[in-house]
Amino acid sequence: MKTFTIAVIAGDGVGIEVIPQAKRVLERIGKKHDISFAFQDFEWGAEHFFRWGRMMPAGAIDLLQPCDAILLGAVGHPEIADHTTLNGLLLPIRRAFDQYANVRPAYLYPGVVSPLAKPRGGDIDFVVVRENTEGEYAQVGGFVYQLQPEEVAIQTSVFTRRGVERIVRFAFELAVSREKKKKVTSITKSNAQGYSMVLWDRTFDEVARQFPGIETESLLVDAAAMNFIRRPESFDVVVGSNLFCDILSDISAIIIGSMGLAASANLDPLRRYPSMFEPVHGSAPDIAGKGVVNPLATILSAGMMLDHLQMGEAAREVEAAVAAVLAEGQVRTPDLGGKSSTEEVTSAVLEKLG
Ligand code: GGG
Repeated sequence: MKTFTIAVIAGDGVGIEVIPQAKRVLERIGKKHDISFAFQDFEWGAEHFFRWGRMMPAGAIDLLQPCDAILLGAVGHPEIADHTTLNGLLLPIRRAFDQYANVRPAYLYPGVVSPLAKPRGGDIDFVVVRENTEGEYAQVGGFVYQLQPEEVAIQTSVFTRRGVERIVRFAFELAVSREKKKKVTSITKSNAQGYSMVLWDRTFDEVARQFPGIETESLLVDAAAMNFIRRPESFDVVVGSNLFCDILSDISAIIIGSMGLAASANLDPLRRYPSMFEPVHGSAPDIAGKGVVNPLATILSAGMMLDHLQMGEAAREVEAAVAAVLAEGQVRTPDLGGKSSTEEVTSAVLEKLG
């Protein structure tokens, strides 16, 4: 029997509803594959903030460090500023554990309707690889004359050659491992941002030369946004900065049918620290507590976690079970046009797992 310790942070809003569903699936797949999960639940997030004035305790990183992986629901609360929730929980974890690769697959499952007219199931199949520890999210800057009429805010992006090189290399290695197109698209805005993005372009070209079998493409982020809509089937692996790929991966989530299907992994590819798995969606206060949030993004993220834990067969079974439920089209939450509840969708996945 293989045992994994999983730190679980359900967080806020719908996070509290989707995480128990992912646990149900992990427990079922664990039984089938002789894997045991020791879940350690951490009740951090907005409620913790209301009580203690911070999103997670001072020693949070030390508590997470011994775990094999982290499963996260969502962070965000209408009564707390978004920069407080994000900088108080999600971003410090990504940085502390050097989870420099944020991997966000975009796959249009057969049976799911894209809001785009053309694509059918399987036509959209690419992965957004987002640099996850620096760039526009570096939190370097400050205020001058704060809250005065002459207030100035400075927010500096940080692009290091090491940071760019390692994420671009990760993208190429991912393209090598994928079955289909073998292509990496680099996203910048180097016509307007003549330092950081020029460093990115140069580094991309250098790394690309080491992967002669992989087709390459470089797009400005505005053109990429357009082409995600116009020709989504042309992409394989897309790599870009923290902010650009955060935005682009919302487009990729919606063209595969719903934000409720978009899974993600925050990886430390060197496996020095625990990696973290989370749905791309946030806390969705508009639907929280109604029992209708789509659990599949979190279940697919748990599948990515299994893959990272080198439980490949179990991971593939989870994805196949989700794909089967979507292909049948009977049990769906409202974001996919259905009337089923969160729990009913998970039960349908469990049924497929047998
Ligand atoms: N699933 C975690 C969550 O709540 N994400 C919402 C969010 O705002 N994420 C910001 C980011 O990924 O940069």
